[in-house]
Amino acid sequence: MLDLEGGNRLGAEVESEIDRGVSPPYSGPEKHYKSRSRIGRLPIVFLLPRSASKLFASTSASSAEEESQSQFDAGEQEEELKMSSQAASRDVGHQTDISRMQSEGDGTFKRKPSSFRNWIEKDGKFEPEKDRYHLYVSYACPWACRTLITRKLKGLEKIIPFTAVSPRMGEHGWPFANVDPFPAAGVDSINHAEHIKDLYLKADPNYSGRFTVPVLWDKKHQTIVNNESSEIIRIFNAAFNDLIEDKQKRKVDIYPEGLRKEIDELNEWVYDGINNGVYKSGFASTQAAYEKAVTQVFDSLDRVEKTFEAKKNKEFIIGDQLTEADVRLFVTIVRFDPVYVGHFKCNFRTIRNGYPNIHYWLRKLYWTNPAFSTTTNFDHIKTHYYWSHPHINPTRIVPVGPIPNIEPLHE
Ligand SMILES: N[C@@H](CCC(=O)N[C@@H](CS)C(=O)NCC(=O)O)C(=O)O
Repeated sequence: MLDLEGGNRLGAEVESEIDRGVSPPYSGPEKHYKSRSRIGRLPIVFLLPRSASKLFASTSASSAEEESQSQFDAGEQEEELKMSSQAASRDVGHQTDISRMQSEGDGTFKRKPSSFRNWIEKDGKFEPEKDRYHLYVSYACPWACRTLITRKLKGLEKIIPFTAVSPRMGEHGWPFANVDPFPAAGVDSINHAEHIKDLYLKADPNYSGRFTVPVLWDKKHQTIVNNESSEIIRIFNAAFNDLIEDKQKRKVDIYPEGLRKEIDELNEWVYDGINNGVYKSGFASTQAAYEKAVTQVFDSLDRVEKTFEAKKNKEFIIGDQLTEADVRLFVTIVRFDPVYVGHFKCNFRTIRNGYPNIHYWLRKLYWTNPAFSTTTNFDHIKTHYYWSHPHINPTRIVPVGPIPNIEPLHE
């Protein structure tokens, strides 16, 4: 029997999240594996009747959400009609289908900037309030997982609920569980959307960018506050402090005044060479563009390894405390051996065999801090990449290894 568990400890967190009404039960790795192959035989997109999707939604609705559910019912049909007519009014297939995404003329991948860039602040249009904002994420997405980690580090679980999409991003983009009931994916009980694109088109019917996660949604103004993870984590770090009950978590500051310059400098090359670097390697469409990108990835990893080597405290990339630089680096490194080595062809070496300091730092964060382990779902991560990019992996076969997905700490 293969050990498919690979250190995935998502279950406890997700089950406690169900009580607060955000995600359906996580059924454990073995069940997961079986249900994936069963669901894998269904058509890519199938729509449950509205009554069935309501049933599904009601199993995951918290009392606050139930209240908004009943308010919603009154205008539901009108709202649905509006959403579907907006979505149907123009063809957004070139924006939703990643396999139709064009690279630059020389085969390089260029990431488009995010469009919704509002801030949450007192006396502003978007004020800090409990149960006003909703976070939409994918467990697969490294950018979205930055926001999940920060939400947990700051103790925002009761203030900002979240919904996770199915990892299988198809021709209509990211689907919710009523369209693709993948384990640990949720139904959108706020907007009753079928795909993430519906939220964007509700916020702006003329939206012409990509339909990405994370999305921070405002229930009051019925719009997207922000869809840029680097900004959402700064909002989470500071904007809700007065509402956070846990005194320790309220004090957590992952962007401290004294380290900002160092954090910003590191973020810049880590983003270009590692976070976005792996995508430049994987999405390159010429040999030359790929080789340039993959070399930059490993030059940057070498630089991170040397940074740790020179430090006394090897548990954090900057100083003696956890900062957003750790959060931003972690989400890429934890995906590296399970996905980027194979799927994105970043295969000069693995983290576990080539980078002892990075490997120690990764395992230390994962095995000792639940904000990192409970937001890492290897099933979503591996399924997403290997399934969602048929232009890279036409068979959609998801590799079983590496075994385990993350190694034990062994200090
Ligand atoms: N700059 C954005 C990037 C987010 C992003 O690219 N998310 C990917 C998932 S990993 C996505 O949703 N892609 C969908 C698409 O491009 O169609 C951020 O950091 O928030």
